[in-house]
Amino acid sequence: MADLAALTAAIERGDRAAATEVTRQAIADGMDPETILGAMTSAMEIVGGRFQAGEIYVPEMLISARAMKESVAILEPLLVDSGVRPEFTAIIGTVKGDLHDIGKNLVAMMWRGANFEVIDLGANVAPEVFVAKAREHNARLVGVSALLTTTMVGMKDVVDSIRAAGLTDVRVVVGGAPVTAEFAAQIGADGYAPDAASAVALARRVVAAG
Ligand code: B1M
Repeated sequence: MADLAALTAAIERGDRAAATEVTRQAIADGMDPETILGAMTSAMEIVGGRFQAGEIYVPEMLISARAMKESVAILEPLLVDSGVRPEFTAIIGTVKGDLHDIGKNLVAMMWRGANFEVIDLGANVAPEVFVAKAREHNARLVGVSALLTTTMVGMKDVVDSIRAAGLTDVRVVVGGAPVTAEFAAQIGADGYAPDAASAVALARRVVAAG
């Protein structure tokens, strides 16, 4: 059986070869994809703690993030159900000024798995781009992610821009480590999810609500 502690350790030290190898092994062993993903996200928690403690710097965080991304990419087909007609189109991106995209990518993956068509705008996305893409793709949902206390305030600009553009059918949901339900309500978003799994139920709920 693949050693998931070794997967966590490999991502923590940014060892892409080892991380992807253990991921492949875990899949081959038939391990639960969400358990495998949990071992990966634990690594990022450890990395964040070490950064905060001043033990590592941005380059180390970056190589861990790269190892995580490559490992997640291997896992993605198992988490995403290829399929039938999408329920609706969702736009997703990380707010302007913010380069963190791992959590956003997980939400996009879960949404695809839930059979939504997902247009992923990447990171550092300006409010006007969210508006233009929502209009272009006739989207019902816009998801905005933020990982920094300094950038999360920019989520309000996305909400305001969507409303100002008259996109009355579009619901805006937000998430990311520093974001809370209270903050989401305060900026006028339609909803907040604390993690990628609950972002699926949230998306369905806000779209169904009208
Ligand atoms: Co940055 N970083 N980082 N970083 N980084 C954090 C966020 C930090 C908490 C680290 C720390 O101090 N402990 C800190 C933020 C402090 C704060 O504002 N409160 C921080 C900082 C300070 C910075 C820089 C400013 C560092 C510097 O340059 N001095 C800089 C900013 C650059 C910028 O964005 N402009 C920076 C840079 C980077 C890297 C580029 C090196 C790299 C990102 C690489 C990448 O994403 N491609 C990086 C990383 C990797 C991290 C940590 C270590 C890991 C983030 C992560 O991927 N977590 C992070 C510390 C930490 O979080 N432990 C840290 C795993 C991911 C699965 O979780 O993104 O929370 P998360 O997503 C979750 C939920 O939040 C939720 O679902 C996801 C899965 O369940 N969710 C949503 C997310 N989006 C959602 C959207 C939804 C719903 C749910 O609906 C739409």
